[in-house]
Amino acid sequence: MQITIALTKGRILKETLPLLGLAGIEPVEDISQSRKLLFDTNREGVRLLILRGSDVPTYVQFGAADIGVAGKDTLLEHGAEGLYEPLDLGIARCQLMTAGIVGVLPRSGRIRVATKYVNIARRFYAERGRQVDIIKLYGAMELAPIMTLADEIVDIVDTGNTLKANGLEAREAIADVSSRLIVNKAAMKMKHQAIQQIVDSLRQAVG
Ligand code: PRT
Ligand code: MG
Repeated sequence: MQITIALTKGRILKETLPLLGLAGIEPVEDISQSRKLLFDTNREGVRLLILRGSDVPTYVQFGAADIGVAGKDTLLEHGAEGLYEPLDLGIARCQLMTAGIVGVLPRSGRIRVATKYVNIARRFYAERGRQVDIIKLYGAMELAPIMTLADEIVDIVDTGNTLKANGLEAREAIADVSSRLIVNKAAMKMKHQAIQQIVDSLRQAVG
């Protein structure tokens, strides 16, 4: 039987590999030294797929991967239908927040919000009955208020240094973020034993 695990490249991958190692799963070659995106492991039938974070829920949802590791921010944005989320890995912790220019009071009435998390932002402001125009950006959200593109941004905050360096301050907390293990619902039935074993050993590794 083949088990495919989709991993999020970047900072999440760096923190995921040690956990997988503790769970007894190691890639047979150094992922950071390779341009490949699909890796065999020391475990017969277990392979690792290295993806952009926002593609991980999609691969797992459609069963192209059985298991995945993705940030809660990515899962909230994606919607995560057809997925189980059995385990919080407790890695790559941060917060999703709104932010604006230091000292500038949030305007009443309709505001512009720039973010790459358009679904999360739309839901957050709608739940509070606030009128917003959402502007989709792909990076450097911090620039948007300074350049008067937007009144607020919705972005990831960890230490707060990035906001501070750009004259911004956090306003409201939207969600606590960490990386989660996700599992395709059909695979959880069809390959129950193999998947449950991996979930259990990762749970032990997380401690
Ligand atoms: O490149 P791509 O668009 O795919 O994403 P990315 O470059 O943001 O990926 P990467 O490798 O940075 O990892 C993103 C995932 O890591 C997110 O989905 C979160 O689940 C998680 N994570 C944890 C973070 C942070 N901490 C984090 N600090 N993702 C991003 N940041 C960035 C944030 O965007 C901001 O620019 O770091 C800055 C804020 O950090 P502080 O410490 O200055 O507040
Ligand atoms: Mg990055």
